[in-house]
Amino acid sequence: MIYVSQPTLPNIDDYIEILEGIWDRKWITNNGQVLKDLEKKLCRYLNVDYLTLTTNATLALSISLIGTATEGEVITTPLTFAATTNILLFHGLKPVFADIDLDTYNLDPRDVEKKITKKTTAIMPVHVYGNPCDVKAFEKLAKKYNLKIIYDAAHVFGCRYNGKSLASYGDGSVLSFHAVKLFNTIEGGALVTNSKRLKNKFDLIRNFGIKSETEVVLPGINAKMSEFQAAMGLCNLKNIDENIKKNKKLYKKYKRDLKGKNIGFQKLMTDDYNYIYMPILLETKKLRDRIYNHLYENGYSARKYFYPLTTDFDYFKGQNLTKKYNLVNAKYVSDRVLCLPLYPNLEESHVDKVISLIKEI
Ligand code: T4K
Repeated sequence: MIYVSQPTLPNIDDYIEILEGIWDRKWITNNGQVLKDLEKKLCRYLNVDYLTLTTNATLALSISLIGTATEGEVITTPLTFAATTNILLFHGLKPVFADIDLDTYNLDPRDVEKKITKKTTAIMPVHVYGNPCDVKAFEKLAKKYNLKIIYDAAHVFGCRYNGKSLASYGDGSVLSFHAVKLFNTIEGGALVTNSKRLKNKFDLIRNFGIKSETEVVLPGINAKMSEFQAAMGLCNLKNIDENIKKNKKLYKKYKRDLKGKNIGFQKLMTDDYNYIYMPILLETKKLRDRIYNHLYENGYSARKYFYPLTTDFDYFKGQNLTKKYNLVNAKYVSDRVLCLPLYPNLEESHVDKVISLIKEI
Protein backbone atom coordinates (compact mmCIF):
# COMPACT_ATOMS: atom_id res chain seq x y z
CA MET A 1 0.00 0.00 0.00
CA ILE A 2 1.22 3.51 -0.81
CA TYR A 3 0.14 5.74 2.07
CA VAL A 4 -0.82 9.41 2.03
CA SER A 5 2.45 10.12 3.77
CA GLN A 6 5.60 8.42 4.98
CA PRO A 7 8.23 9.50 7.51
CA THR A 8 11.55 10.67 6.13
CA LEU A 9 14.27 8.84 8.02
CA PRO A 10 17.80 10.21 8.31
CA ASN A 11 21.07 8.41 7.67
CA ILE A 12 21.20 5.83 10.49
CA ASP A 13 24.92 6.44 11.13
CA ASP A 14 24.21 10.12 11.90
CA TYR A 15 21.61 9.01 14.43
CA ILE A 16 23.93 6.46 16.04
CA GLU A 17 26.66 9.06 16.41
CA ILE A 18 24.35 11.26 18.50
CA LEU A 19 23.13 8.23 20.47
CA GLU A 20 26.73 7.45 21.45
CA GLY A 21 26.97 10.88 23.08
CA ILE A 22 23.72 10.22 24.94
CA TRP A 23 25.11 6.87 26.15
CA ASP A 24 28.30 8.58 27.39
CA ARG A 25 26.44 11.32 29.26
CA LYS A 26 23.75 9.01 30.65
CA TRP A 27 21.29 11.90 30.26
CA ILE A 28 18.24 10.81 28.32
CA THR A 29 15.51 13.39 29.02
CA ASN A 30 14.72 16.52 31.16
CA ASN A 31 16.22 19.45 29.28
CA GLY A 32 19.24 17.52 27.99
CA GLN A 33 22.08 18.72 25.84
CA VAL A 34 20.67 17.41 22.53
CA LEU A 35 17.35 19.12 23.19
CA LYS A 36 19.07 22.43 23.95
CA ASP A 37 21.13 22.10 20.79
CA LEU A 38 18.02 21.37 18.71
CA GLU A 39 16.12 24.34 20.19
CA LYS A 40 18.98 26.63 19.19
CA LYS A 41 19.28 25.20 15.71
CA LEU A 42 15.53 25.37 15.11
CA CYS A 43 15.39 29.02 16.20
CA ARG A 44 18.15 29.72 13.71
CA TYR A 45 16.60 27.67 10.89
CA LEU A 46 13.14 29.17 11.37
CA ASN A 47 14.50 32.60 12.27
CA VAL A 48 12.23 32.88 15.31
CA ASP A 49 13.00 34.38 18.71
CA TYR A 50 12.04 31.62 21.13
CA LEU A 51 10.95 28.03 20.85
CA THR A 52 10.03 25.38 23.43
CA LEU A 53 10.28 21.76 22.28
CA THR A 54 7.57 19.43 23.53
CA THR A 55 6.49 15.78 23.47
CA ASN A 56 4.01 16.55 20.68
CA ALA A 57 2.01 19.44 19.24
CA THR A 58 -1.10 18.63 21.26
CA LEU A 59 0.77 19.22 24.51
CA ALA A 60 2.32 22.38 23.05
CA LEU A 61 -1.24 23.64 22.43
CA SER A 62 -2.01 22.75 26.03
CA ILE A 63 1.01 24.69 27.32
CA SER A 64 0.04 27.69 25.22
CA LEU A 65 -3.43 27.76 26.78
CA ILE A 66 -2.10 27.44 30.33
CA GLY A 67 0.67 29.95 29.67
CA THR A 68 -1.65 32.62 28.29
CA ALA A 69 -4.29 31.93 30.99
CA THR A 70 -6.94 31.45 28.33
CA GLU A 71 -10.49 31.06 29.64
CA GLY A 72 -14.12 31.20 28.48
CA GLU A 73 -14.67 31.00 24.73
CA VAL A 74 -12.10 30.37 22.02
CA ILE A 75 -13.02 30.82 18.36
CA THR A 76 -11.60 28.20 16.04
CA THR A 77 -12.10 26.34 12.78
CA PRO A 78 -14.03 23.08 12.37
CA LEU A 79 -11.82 22.06 9.40
CA THR A 80 -8.89 20.63 11.31
CA PHE A 81 -7.45 17.58 13.02
CA ALA A 82 -9.12 16.38 16.23
CA ALA A 83 -6.33 17.82 18.41
CA THR A 84 -7.38 21.47 17.93
CA THR A 85 -10.89 21.14 19.36
CA ASN A 86 -10.01 18.34 21.78
CA ILE A 87 -7.42 20.43 23.61
CA LEU A 88 -9.87 23.30 24.11
CA LEU A 89 -12.41 20.92 25.64
CA PHE A 90 -9.69 19.26 27.68
CA HIS A 91 -8.99 22.65 29.30
CA GLY A 92 -12.67 23.31 30.03
CA LEU A 93 -12.85 26.00 27.34
CA LYS A 94 -15.81 26.47 25.02
CA PRO A 95 -14.87 26.10 21.35
CA VAL A 96 -16.91 28.48 19.23
CA PHE A 97 -16.75 27.67 15.53
CA ALA A 98 -16.44 30.14 12.68
CA ASP A 99 -16.58 29.35 8.99
CA ILE A 100 -13.66 29.08 6.59
CA ASP A 101 -12.76 30.91 3.40
CA LEU A 102 -13.78 28.83 0.39
CA ASP A 103 -10.51 29.49 -1.48
CA THR A 104 -7.84 29.19 1.22
CA TYR A 105 -9.72 26.71 3.49
CA ASN A 106 -8.61 28.84 6.47
CA LEU A 107 -10.67 30.44 9.22
CA ASP A 108 -12.47 33.53 7.87
CA PRO A 109 -11.73 36.60 10.07
CA ARG A 110 -15.05 38.21 9.04
CA ASP A 111 -17.04 35.29 10.43
CA VAL A 112 -14.78 35.19 13.49
CA GLU A 113 -15.64 38.82 14.25
CA LYS A 114 -19.37 38.02 14.07
CA LYS A 115 -18.90 35.30 16.68
CA ILE A 116 -16.97 37.32 19.26
CA THR A 117 -18.87 37.69 22.54
CA LYS A 118 -18.03 39.11 25.97
CA LYS A 119 -16.71 35.68 26.91
CA THR A 120 -14.27 35.38 23.99
CA THR A 121 -10.66 35.50 25.16
CA ALA A 122 -8.73 33.95 22.26
CA ILE A 123 -8.75 32.87 18.64
CA MET A 124 -7.13 29.61 17.56
CA PRO A 125 -6.81 29.63 13.77
CA VAL A 126 -5.17 26.75 11.89
CA HIS A 127 -2.89 27.29 8.88
CA VAL A 128 -4.61 24.44 7.06
CA TYR A 129 -2.11 22.25 5.14
CA GLY A 130 0.49 24.96 5.88
CA ASN A 131 -1.37 27.68 3.94
CA PRO A 132 -1.03 31.05 5.72
CA CYS A 133 -4.13 32.42 7.45
CA ASP A 134 -4.99 36.10 7.10
CA VAL A 135 -2.60 36.93 9.94
CA LYS A 136 -2.99 40.72 9.52
CA ALA A 137 -6.79 40.52 9.91
CA PHE A 138 -6.42 38.34 13.02
CA GLU A 139 -3.89 40.79 14.46
CA LYS A 140 -6.42 43.61 13.96
CA LEU A 141 -9.19 41.63 15.64
CA ALA A 142 -6.91 40.80 18.56
CA LYS A 143 -6.10 44.48 19.09
CA LYS A 144 -9.69 45.66 18.68
CA TYR A 145 -11.19 43.11 21.10
CA ASN A 146 -8.17 42.45 23.35
CA LEU A 147 -7.86 38.80 22.39
CA LYS A 148 -4.97 36.33 22.36
CA ILE A 149 -4.07 34.53 19.16
CA ILE A 150 -2.65 31.06 19.31
CA TYR A 151 -1.98 29.53 15.91
CA ASP A 152 -2.29 25.81 15.43
CA ALA A 153 0.67 25.80 13.07
CA ALA A 154 1.05 22.01 13.05
CA HIS A 155 1.58 21.91 9.27
CA VAL A 156 3.73 24.97 8.66
CA PHE A 157 7.34 23.90 9.18
CA GLY A 158 9.36 25.54 6.41
CA CYS A 159 6.56 27.91 5.31
CA ARG A 160 7.22 31.63 5.23
CA TYR A 161 4.85 34.55 4.87
CA ASN A 162 5.74 38.18 4.12
CA GLY A 163 9.41 37.32 4.50
CA LYS A 164 8.97 35.80 7.97
CA SER A 165 8.53 32.28 9.26
CA LEU A 166 4.82 31.53 9.38
CA ALA A 167 5.44 30.20 12.90
CA SER A 168 6.45 33.65 14.12
CA TYR A 169 2.91 35.10 14.18
CA GLY A 170 0.52 35.33 17.13
CA ASP A 171 1.09 35.13 20.89
CA GLY A 172 2.08 31.55 20.32
CA SER A 173 2.40 29.20 17.35
CA VAL A 174 2.40 25.44 17.66
CA LEU A 175 4.33 23.20 15.28
CA SER A 176 3.98 19.43 14.99
CA PHE A 177 7.02 17.22 14.51
CA HIS A 178 5.02 14.02 14.27
CA ALA A 179 6.43 11.17 12.17
CA VAL A 180 4.66 12.15 8.95
CA LYS A 181 5.38 15.88 9.05
CA LEU A 182 8.05 17.57 6.91
CA PHE A 183 10.34 17.73 9.94
CA ASN A 184 9.93 14.88 12.40
CA THR A 185 11.27 14.04 15.83
CA ILE A 186 9.30 10.73 15.78
CA GLU A 187 6.67 12.34 18.03
CA GLY A 188 7.22 15.94 18.92
CA GLY A 189 6.20 19.54 18.69
CA ALA A 190 7.22 23.07 19.53
CA LEU A 191 5.72 26.27 20.81
CA VAL A 192 7.11 29.42 19.20
CA THR A 193 6.80 32.87 20.74
CA ASN A 194 8.32 36.34 20.35
CA SER A 195 8.12 37.00 24.09
CA LYS A 196 10.97 36.02 26.43
CA ARG A 197 8.56 36.19 29.37
CA LEU A 198 6.24 33.67 27.70
CA LYS A 199 9.13 31.43 26.65
CA ASN A 200 10.25 31.19 30.29
CA LYS A 201 6.69 30.44 31.37
CA PHE A 202 6.21 27.80 28.65
CA ASP A 203 9.46 26.08 29.73
CA LEU A 204 8.23 25.97 33.32
CA ILE A 205 4.85 24.55 32.36
CA ARG A 206 6.54 21.87 30.23
CA ASN A 207 8.29 20.61 33.38
CA PHE A 208 5.46 20.49 35.95
CA GLY A 209 5.99 24.17 36.87
CA ILE A 210 9.17 23.21 38.73
CA LYS A 211 11.56 26.16 39.13
CA SER A 212 14.01 24.54 41.52
CA GLU A 213 14.21 21.50 43.79
CA THR A 214 12.01 23.23 46.34
CA GLU A 215 9.93 25.62 44.20
CA VAL A 216 6.90 24.63 42.12
CA VAL A 217 5.59 27.94 40.87
CA LEU A 218 2.88 26.86 38.41
CA PRO A 219 0.53 23.90 38.00
CA GLY A 220 2.40 22.64 34.93
CA ILE A 221 2.41 19.33 33.12
CA ASN A 222 4.93 16.90 31.68
CA ALA A 223 5.48 17.76 28.02
CA LYS A 224 9.23 17.19 27.85
CA MET A 225 10.94 15.99 24.71
CA SER A 226 13.44 13.18 25.26
CA GLU A 227 17.00 13.18 23.98
CA PHE A 228 16.14 10.38 21.51
CA GLN A 229 13.44 12.48 19.88
CA ALA A 230 15.70 15.52 19.80
CA ALA A 231 18.49 13.45 18.23
CA MET A 232 16.15 12.47 15.42
CA GLY A 233 15.38 16.14 14.94
CA LEU A 234 19.04 17.12 14.69
CA CYS A 235 19.53 14.51 11.95
CA ASN A 236 16.37 15.39 10.04
CA LEU A 237 17.04 19.12 10.06
CA LYS A 238 19.82 18.55 7.52
CA ASN A 239 17.45 17.51 4.74
CA ILE A 240 14.54 19.94 4.98
CA ASP A 241 15.31 22.18 2.02
CA GLU A 242 15.92 19.22 -0.26
CA ASN A 243 12.70 17.56 0.90
CA ILE A 244 10.66 20.70 0.23
CA LYS A 245 12.07 20.74 -3.31
CA LYS A 246 11.07 17.10 -3.83
CA ASN A 247 7.57 17.75 -2.46
CA LYS A 248 7.17 20.80 -4.65
CA LYS A 249 8.06 18.88 -7.79
CA LEU A 250 5.39 16.23 -7.07
CA TYR A 251 2.80 18.83 -6.05
CA LYS A 252 3.32 20.75 -9.30
CA LYS A 253 3.03 17.53 -11.30
CA TYR A 254 -0.28 16.60 -9.65
CA LYS A 255 -1.61 20.11 -10.22
CA ARG A 256 -0.50 20.30 -13.85
CA ASP A 257 -1.91 16.89 -14.76
CA LEU A 258 -5.20 17.25 -12.87
CA LYS A 259 -6.00 20.79 -14.02
CA GLY A 260 -9.14 21.23 -16.08
CA LYS A 261 -10.70 18.00 -14.81
CA ASN A 262 -13.37 19.70 -12.68
CA ILE A 263 -11.01 19.49 -9.75
CA GLY A 264 -10.47 22.38 -7.34
CA PHE A 265 -7.22 23.30 -5.59
CA GLN A 266 -6.51 25.23 -2.43
CA LYS A 267 -5.49 28.83 -3.17
CA LEU A 268 -1.98 29.13 -1.74
CA MET A 269 -1.22 32.44 -0.03
CA THR A 270 2.56 32.16 -0.20
CA ASP A 271 5.26 30.93 -2.57
CA ASP A 272 7.47 29.95 0.39
CA TYR A 273 5.45 26.80 0.99
CA ASN A 274 6.37 23.27 2.13
CA TYR A 275 3.97 21.29 -0.13
CA ILE A 276 3.38 18.51 2.43
CA TYR A 277 -0.25 17.90 1.49
CA MET A 278 -1.92 17.51 -1.90
CA PRO A 279 -5.56 18.36 -1.25
CA ILE A 280 -7.93 18.26 -4.21
CA LEU A 281 -11.59 19.26 -4.18
CA LEU A 282 -14.05 17.06 -6.10
CA GLU A 283 -17.43 18.20 -7.37
CA THR A 284 -19.47 16.08 -4.99
CA LYS A 285 -19.03 14.01 -1.85
CA LYS A 286 -20.13 10.94 -3.78
CA LEU A 287 -17.41 11.47 -6.37
CA ARG A 288 -14.79 12.08 -3.66
CA ASP A 289 -15.75 8.83 -1.94
CA ARG A 290 -15.71 6.89 -5.23
CA ILE A 291 -12.21 8.13 -6.00
CA TYR A 292 -11.07 7.38 -2.44
CA ASN A 293 -12.34 3.79 -2.79
CA HIS A 294 -10.95 3.32 -6.29
CA LEU A 295 -7.50 4.46 -5.15
CA TYR A 296 -7.67 2.22 -2.09
CA GLU A 297 -8.66 -0.83 -4.11
CA ASN A 298 -5.62 -0.20 -6.29
CA GLY A 299 -3.13 0.11 -3.44
CA TYR A 300 -3.20 3.86 -2.75
CA SER A 301 -4.37 5.23 0.58
CA ALA A 302 -5.51 8.83 0.10
CA ARG A 303 -7.03 10.53 3.16
CA LYS A 304 -10.11 12.67 3.76
CA TYR A 305 -8.28 15.34 5.80
CA PHE A 306 -10.41 16.83 7.38
CA TYR A 307 -13.65 14.88 7.26
CA PRO A 308 -15.80 14.86 9.32
CA LEU A 309 -15.72 18.44 10.56
CA THR A 310 -14.90 18.56 14.25
CA THR A 311 -18.43 19.96 14.80
CA ASP A 312 -19.76 16.63 13.48
CA PHE A 313 -17.66 14.46 15.81
CA ASP A 314 -19.55 11.73 17.67
CA TYR A 315 -18.99 13.46 20.98
CA PHE A 316 -21.00 16.49 19.75
CA LYS A 317 -23.85 14.30 18.47
CA GLY A 318 -27.29 15.85 18.84
CA GLN A 319 -25.95 19.42 19.15
CA ASN A 320 -26.18 20.26 15.42
CA LEU A 321 -23.15 22.52 15.69
CA THR A 322 -22.43 22.68 11.95
CA LYS A 323 -25.88 24.14 11.41
CA LYS A 324 -25.92 26.21 14.58
CA TYR A 325 -22.69 28.01 13.62
CA ASN A 326 -23.67 28.14 9.93
CA LEU A 327 -20.45 26.47 8.72
CA VAL A 328 -21.51 26.28 5.08
CA ASN A 329 -18.08 26.63 3.47
CA ALA A 330 -16.37 24.29 5.90
CA LYS A 331 -19.02 21.63 5.26
CA TYR A 332 -18.63 22.09 1.49
CA VAL A 333 -14.86 21.57 1.61
CA SER A 334 -14.88 18.78 4.18
CA ASP A 335 -17.39 16.79 2.10
CA ARG A 336 -15.33 17.08 -1.09
CA VAL A 337 -11.67 17.23 -0.12
CA LEU A 338 -9.21 14.40 -0.64
CA CYS A 339 -5.49 14.47 0.19
CA LEU A 340 -3.46 12.45 -2.29
CA PRO A 341 -0.21 10.63 -1.46
CA LEU A 342 2.65 13.11 -1.26
CA TYR A 343 5.99 12.87 0.54
CA PRO A 344 9.60 13.54 -0.44
CA ASN A 345 10.56 9.97 -1.36
CA LEU A 346 7.39 9.13 -3.27
CA GLU A 347 8.34 7.96 -6.74
CA GLU A 348 6.93 9.94 -9.66
CA SER A 349 5.56 6.75 -11.21
CA HIS A 350 3.17 6.48 -8.23
CA VAL A 351 1.97 10.04 -8.82
CA ASP A 352 1.34 9.10 -12.47
CA LYS A 353 -0.62 6.06 -11.34
CA VAL A 354 -2.75 8.05 -8.86
CA ILE A 355 -3.52 10.60 -11.58
CA SER A 356 -4.56 7.92 -14.06
CA LEU A 357 -6.75 6.17 -11.45
CA ILE A 358 -8.50 9.51 -10.75
CA LYS A 359 -9.01 10.05 -14.49
CA GLU A 360 -10.60 6.59 -14.76
CA ILE A 361 -13.36 7.78 -12.39
N1 T4K B 1 -3.21 20.22 14.84
C1 T4K B 1 -3.30 19.84 13.56
C2 T4K B 1 -3.92 20.77 12.57
C3 T4K B 1 -2.81 18.59 13.16
O1 T4K B 1 -2.95 18.18 11.88
C4 T4K B 1 -2.23 17.74 14.12
C5 T4K B 1 -1.75 16.43 13.74
C6 T4K B 1 -2.13 18.21 15.46
C7 T4K B 1 -2.64 19.46 15.76
C8 T4K B 1 -1.53 17.37 16.54
O2 T4K B 1 -0.14 17.16 16.33
P1 T4K B 1 0.63 16.01 17.20
O3 T4K B 1 0.12 16.09 18.60
O4 T4K B 1 0.33 14.69 16.53
O5 T4K B 1 2.08 16.41 17.06
C9 T4K B 1 -1.77 12.05 11.25
C10 T4K B 1 -0.75 12.45 12.28
O6 T4K B 1 -0.58 11.41 13.24
C11 T4K B 1 -1.12 13.71 12.99
O7 T4K B 1 0.02 14.15 13.71
C12 T4K B 1 -1.52 14.77 11.98
N2 T4K B 1 -1.97 15.98 12.58
C13 T4K B 1 -2.63 14.25 11.08
C14 T4K B 1 -3.05 15.24 10.05
O8 T4K B 1 -2.14 13.10 10.41
P2 T4K B 1 -3.55 10.16 11.33
O9 T4K B 1 -4.55 9.75 12.33
O10 T4K B 1 -3.97 10.37 9.95
O11 T4K B 1 -2.25 9.20 11.38
P3 T4K B 1 -1.99 7.80 10.72
O12 T4K B 1 -1.39 6.93 11.76
O13 T4K B 1 -3.21 7.32 10.03
O14 T4K B 1 -0.84 8.13 9.67
C15 T4K B 1 -1.07 8.74 8.41
C16 T4K B 1 -0.40 7.90 7.32
O15 T4K B 1 1.00 7.90 7.46
C17 T4K B 1 -0.84 6.45 7.38
O16 T4K B 1 -1.71 6.24 6.29
C18 T4K B 1 0.42 5.62 7.24
C19 T4K B 1 1.56 6.61 7.26
N3 T4K B 1 2.54 6.34 8.33
C20 T4K B 1 2.23 6.72 9.60
C21 T4K B 1 3.12 6.51 10.62
C22 T4K B 1 2.80 6.93 12.04
C23 T4K B 1 3.72 5.72 8.04
O17 T4K B 1 4.00 5.34 6.87
N4 T4K B 1 4.64 5.50 9.04
C24 T4K B 1 4.39 5.89 10.33
O18 T4K B 1 5.26 5.71 11.21
O19 T4K B 1 -2.88 11.52 11.87
